[in-house]
Amino acid sequence: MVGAGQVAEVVAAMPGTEFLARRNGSADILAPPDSADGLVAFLKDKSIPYKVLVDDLQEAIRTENPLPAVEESEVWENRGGHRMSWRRYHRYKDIESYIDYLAHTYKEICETVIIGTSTEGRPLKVLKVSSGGPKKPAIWIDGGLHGREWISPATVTYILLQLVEFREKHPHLLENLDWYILPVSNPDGYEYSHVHDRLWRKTRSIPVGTKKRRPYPALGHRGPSRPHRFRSQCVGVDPNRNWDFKWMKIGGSSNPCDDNFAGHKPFSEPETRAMADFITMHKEQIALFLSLHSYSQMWLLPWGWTETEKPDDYYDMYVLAEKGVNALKAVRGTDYLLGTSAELIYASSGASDDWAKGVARIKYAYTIELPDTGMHGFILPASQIESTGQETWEGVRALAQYFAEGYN
Ligand code: 0X9
Ligand code: ZN
Repeated sequence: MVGAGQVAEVVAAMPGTEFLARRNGSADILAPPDSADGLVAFLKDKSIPYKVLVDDLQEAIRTENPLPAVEESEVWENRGGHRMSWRRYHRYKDIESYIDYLAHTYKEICETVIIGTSTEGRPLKVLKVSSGGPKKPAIWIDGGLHGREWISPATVTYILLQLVEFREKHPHLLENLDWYILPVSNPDGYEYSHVHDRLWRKTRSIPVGTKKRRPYPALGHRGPSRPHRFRSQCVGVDPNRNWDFKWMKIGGSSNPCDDNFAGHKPFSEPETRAMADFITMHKEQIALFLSLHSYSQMWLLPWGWTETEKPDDYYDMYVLAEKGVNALKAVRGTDYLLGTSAELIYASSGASDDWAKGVARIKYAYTIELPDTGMHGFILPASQIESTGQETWEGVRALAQYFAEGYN
């Protein structure tokens, strides 16, 4: 960890490093192996206090998601329709199958709604959980907007498990509420982070303009030209800089090669477009919007786009979020910080929570940054899925309780 003010200096001196600076005066720096010694020497030389959180990221990635023991996988195979275990991070097809499994198994309350298709053609599957009857307040929960944040889809599916399969524990949450739950909102990025690059954040769209450009010269006879066409182009858009509210005002990049590339226009991505269209269709009904990300252990409130303003009803939002944070902490003592994105991390516009609040006018719109605080960062060992799921479910349940009781 270093003082945030010194990050720019460190990064400029160390090519290949990446960083995440926070408002609390700390920053996480990721350095390639051949810069690690230089980085440590540099920090010592400048008397910048630091702590090594992950010594070897490649090794952490290798051990993060162990394959199941054979006996265990047989149990899952025999469970009649899905392979979700919450003991390891699953590929998109397993998560999709779990959504469909719930829809088949609990027909009277669950329905799969395909709200759109990703760039690479994957269906964006929302599970609608509703016991029918007259219109009720609804809760929207999405996960996996950033590919590498694996704990997010794992936690959202854990929420589905509790909500649907253990529904007898909290019947009023289904009697008095409807739920729209999208466990993986950026499936292309999620799959890419499983197969090619564990730290992939963005979508997988091809930059605009690229298609019209000539392919590499004289490739025609050497096989399919399509993959070559885009060889030197940077792929993907940060889906949390792409929403049409204060787009590109702050914290987004216009360079397609950056991790925070905001897209060539708002809602350039089929994923964000589909989510926004669906939410808009149900905006009168949706009382609570939750987007699950990682990492930092923060319950973030709008606005993210400005450091100087807060929503008029910020206090209401804060008081409700406090219920969530307290209920979550009661499970095993996990501390969450509570505040606006701009004050706790950094200002950034074009994010989904600000859009939900500012455009769809959903009063309670939050981003939850799941564990941890940097010890493992994005590479949270799979052994922590269940405990993270349990505590997050308690936090979400506390808010749901409030809406189920009719805002008492
Ligand atoms: O930067 C983001 O998109 C989110 N953090 S993450 O590390 N998961 O990428 C935070 C978004 C917070 N909301 C706004 N800035 N409005
Ligand atoms: Zn994120």
